[in-house]
Amino acid sequence: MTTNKTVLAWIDEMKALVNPDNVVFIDGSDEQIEQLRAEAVASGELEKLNEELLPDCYLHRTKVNDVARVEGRTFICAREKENAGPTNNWMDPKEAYEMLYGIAKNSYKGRTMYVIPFSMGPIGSPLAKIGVELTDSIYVVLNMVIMTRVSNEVWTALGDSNDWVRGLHCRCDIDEEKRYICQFPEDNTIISVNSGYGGNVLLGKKCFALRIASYQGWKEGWMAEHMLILGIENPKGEVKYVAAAFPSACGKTNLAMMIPPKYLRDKGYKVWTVGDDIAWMRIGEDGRLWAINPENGFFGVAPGTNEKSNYNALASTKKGTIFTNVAHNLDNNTVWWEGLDKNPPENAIEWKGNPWNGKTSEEKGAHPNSRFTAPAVNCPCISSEFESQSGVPISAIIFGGRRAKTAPLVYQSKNWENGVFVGSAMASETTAAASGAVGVVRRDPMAMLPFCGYHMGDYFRHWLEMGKKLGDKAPKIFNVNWFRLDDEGHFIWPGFGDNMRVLNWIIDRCEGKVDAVETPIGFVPKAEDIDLTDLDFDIETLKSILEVDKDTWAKEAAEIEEHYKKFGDKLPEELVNQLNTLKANLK
Ligand code: OXD
Ligand code: MN
Repeated sequence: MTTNKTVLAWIDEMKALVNPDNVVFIDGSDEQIEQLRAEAVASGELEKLNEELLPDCYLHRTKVNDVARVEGRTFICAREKENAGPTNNWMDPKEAYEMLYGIAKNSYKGRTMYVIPFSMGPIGSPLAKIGVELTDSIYVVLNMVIMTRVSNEVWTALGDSNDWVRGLHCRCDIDEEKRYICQFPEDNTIISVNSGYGGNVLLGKKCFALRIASYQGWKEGWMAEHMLILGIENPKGEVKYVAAAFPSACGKTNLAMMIPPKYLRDKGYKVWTVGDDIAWMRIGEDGRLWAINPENGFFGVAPGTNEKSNYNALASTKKGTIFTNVAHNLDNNTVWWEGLDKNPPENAIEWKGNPWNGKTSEEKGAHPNSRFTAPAVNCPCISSEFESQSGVPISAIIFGGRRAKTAPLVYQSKNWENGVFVGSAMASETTAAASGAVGVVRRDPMAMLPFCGYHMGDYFRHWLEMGKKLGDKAPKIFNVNWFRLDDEGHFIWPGFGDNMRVLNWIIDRCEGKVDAVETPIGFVPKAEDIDLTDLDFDIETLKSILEVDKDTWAKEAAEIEEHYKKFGDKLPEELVNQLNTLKANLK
């Protein structure tokens, strides 16, 4: 427990508001967790799965109206509308508190208030931050215990400080008309009502570690980014770290846990996972950029995860995992989802809770956004630096998206400022692209569109300022595109583990070991510098996906100009200059 006056006063205030029957402080101990699991099983909130095949694993179903993050009902409640910027929904904080307190009032009646002290990042790390979440859901408690560091040590690390984030979650009636996910960056506060779905209620994740933390990073001179972090070990045993941002559905978790192809494994290359979703980065005493993964687990999309697509993610789900909205295989009391294997269960319950025969039913067994909440320690390739207090030094930042034609397999930006331009123009095409038609382009700067807690023009400015501080110690910035399509709509590049061949080029560039070809958009590899050994892929095809077509890029530049208009006066002039230089280079 704690004697921190700011914490105790806030808990009292919230208690008076939501009016719980009792209050339980979570300490994360095994006894307490076991007791809460048993309670949740007794109430039907969780189902216990096969203890031999999936030890300490549980299944949960959300309400059918509550299966994903709700961007339309997510608000940044800054005092000035201008400070939320053109890409966020905004609500006046006074009005928001009044409305939310109205909804929350007495909503814990007949329920228990759980007080969860949690650390984002290793407890006590100078890069970590502390939060307290109040919830009336055991499911939330058990997920938070996996996804963050929860223990009494968090209170000790906090001491008397007022530097902590307040998170209030109220399930209420899961009424979608009254569902709100509100961030108050100026107050370090999050209020989430009428949802029980992960991304809306595990307040450490998107709400704190990205929306609130991006604002804190801006004010305090560090960065909170929607990035995976991975370590690449070479045959000499040297490990270099990269951070990478991709919009959803571009395989972030797969890249974070990839297995290099056999040829490179035999040579001694290895990949180590530090994080799959979020990176907090600060300039270290040595002037380099150091990163931690603030999370302690993976909240991954289940469908499509299998031994081949992501062996390490699947292995991570084999113990101590909570599955949400997947199918329940009644024959052996395990779980199943589309893409797990080619053998769907016949005797099962689908994600909505109805009997389901996977062999004959037209319906899906698992919701497309069904999830596993798995402890990071389960991951076979978890980095030895995962618990490091100082984090890992970042050599390269990689942006990417799903583009059928435009972007080459990989290119390096000309410098940091040019890299910020590349990130600010990041885009992905809707999966219509997969069937051959060029899909609809959605611009998603740095993959932060739904997660930036302040004006994106200020966010770009902050990136530029960080680059100035980092100077020649700044990570090099790259862009990748695994998703180029041929004229029949097939992916050209094999992807998955073979992406390691591209990562090796990126590391070689960071170390000045390899030349490149300068193009109007940046530096592209010479085809012979991407190692294709043991891969059935000819160099002419590789050349075709390294090409930068001037006409396509002239169209792209025009679209970026359109995209930039939304940021108004806050768009940094440096980025306008970058765009103008690109246009001139394409002439
Ligand atoms: C996620 C997301 O769940 O980005 O990580 O939507
Ligand atoms: Mn994410």
